[in-house]
Amino acid sequence: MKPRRFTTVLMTSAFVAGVAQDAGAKSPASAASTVRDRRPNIVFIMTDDHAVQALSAYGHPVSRLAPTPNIDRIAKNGARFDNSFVTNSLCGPSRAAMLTGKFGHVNGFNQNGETFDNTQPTWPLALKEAGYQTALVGKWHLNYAPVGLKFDYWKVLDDQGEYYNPDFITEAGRTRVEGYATDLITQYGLDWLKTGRDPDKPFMLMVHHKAPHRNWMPAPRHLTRYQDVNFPVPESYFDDYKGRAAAARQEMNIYRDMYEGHDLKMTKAGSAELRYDPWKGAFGRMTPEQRAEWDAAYRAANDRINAARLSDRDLALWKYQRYMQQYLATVASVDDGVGQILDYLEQSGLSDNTIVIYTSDQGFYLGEHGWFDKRFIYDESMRTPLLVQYPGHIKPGTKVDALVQNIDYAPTLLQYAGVEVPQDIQGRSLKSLVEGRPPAHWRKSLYYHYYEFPGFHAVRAHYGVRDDRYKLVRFYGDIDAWEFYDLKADPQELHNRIDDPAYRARIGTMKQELERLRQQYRDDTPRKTPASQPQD
Ligand code: SGN
Ligand code: CA
Repeated sequence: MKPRRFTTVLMTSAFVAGVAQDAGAKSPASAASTVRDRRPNIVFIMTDDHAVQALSAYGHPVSRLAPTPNIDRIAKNGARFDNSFVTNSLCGPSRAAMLTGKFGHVNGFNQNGETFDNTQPTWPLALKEAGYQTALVGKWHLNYAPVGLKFDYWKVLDDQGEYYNPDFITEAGRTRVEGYATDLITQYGLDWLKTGRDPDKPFMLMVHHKAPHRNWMPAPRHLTRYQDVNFPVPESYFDDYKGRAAAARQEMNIYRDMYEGHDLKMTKAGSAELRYDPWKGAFGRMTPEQRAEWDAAYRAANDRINAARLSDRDLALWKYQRYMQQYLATVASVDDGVGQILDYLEQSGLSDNTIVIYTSDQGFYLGEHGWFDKRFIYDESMRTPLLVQYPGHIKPGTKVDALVQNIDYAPTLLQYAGVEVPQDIQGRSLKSLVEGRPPAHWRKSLYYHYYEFPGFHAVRAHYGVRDDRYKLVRFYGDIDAWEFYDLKADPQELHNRIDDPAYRARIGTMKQELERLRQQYRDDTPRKTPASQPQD
């Protein structure tokens, strides 16, 4: 069945009555009219792989050493969601779920590299058809370009994008632009806000950063920002993966699987030449000046490590620090950019009538279990930041505990824009939750399904259920392994209790809940383990 388009409702008096809230003296929108569309503007800012541990509004010890004061402004001005999760912790599937409000098995996008069906209903297209001006700048990563969504303006990174001198794709083709990706994306967003749009229409701008995605290359101004900071090492850094068959088989270990040159920026002794760097493109595209500044910033620290003759364990700990220093330095540029956008909205008078959302396509491991990357249903990667401000509608400092998921973004934004939410959307609007009027019946559990195996980092396919205390998951493919966690007793998910008699009844209830969710969300994708494979 071809999915039907989102339909627009209430396009008349409710939204056009009265003087526009953003028609202040300094507003670029002020001159043309006094009576016009009052639907809220939307600025949707999404980063790639930004863990809540690295966003200081969430208060994690790591983030206290590398704060994000500008992103935190959104939480102060509005709401922080404390239990915000994704349906599948991977870039493309998360983006597709956000755009459609549907799980990957319904919207057709379950793994990176698949092609998103651009003709299906999405909330940006629905807003455009409802009269919004729409724009997208930055990472798209769902196929080449966001053509079917009919953005008034778009300028996207090519696939994953690069940090230095990235290629951007527009309707006119591909161009390499000198500069730093995060700063360029912020700039394109601001340019469009200032001069690119029709000021008499409500607008929706998506700012999609590459940062802090691998290979974590900071901007020149932040190269040494955290070089001397020692970040707290997670207790589970040297995890033995006991009782967790899939965790034991992954390939996303900081001390074993990171590339010393490409990822950790280690150089050969006495030289600026990188150690193992299988993808030369990231550094190869720097200008000689950029490269010279980079080399100068890393030389002393790299000389020290080359001279140190560390034990394997100390080298593993050093790699953690180097990883964190860089990851967090790429976040610093995002924070700068968010500050510029918020400043502009405030100074132009647009802020009062603009919803600002900050999120990421998923969480990330910052050394927990010894890992980088994501994919697993475990909390660090299933969780994703979600902050929302909307002055006058969301009280400053609001905290939302309810279980929410990235399929909820589409219905929320459709509702705020006054566009009817189609029946077949699988998420639920967060509007009343975030405005302090929790609905009588909210979901009690979340469904998750990760598919990409075999694939990068060797994380086995799995599906599971998480409620506010327990998590049940089944890994399948070349293994068949169930896991069960009591998140209250074991928040780090180190002790698989699947065979613990004390939890037998609870595991039974969770298995029923998992099947109920599979039916509710209509997930009948195959989940097979060949009979010949080990049943861990
Ligand atoms: C790249 C990364 C991987 C990462 C995937 C998916 N390698 O392939 O580490 O898991 O992207 O990330 S890299 O060195 O080429 O960056 S996602 O966010 O796009 O799903
Ligand atoms: Ca990602």
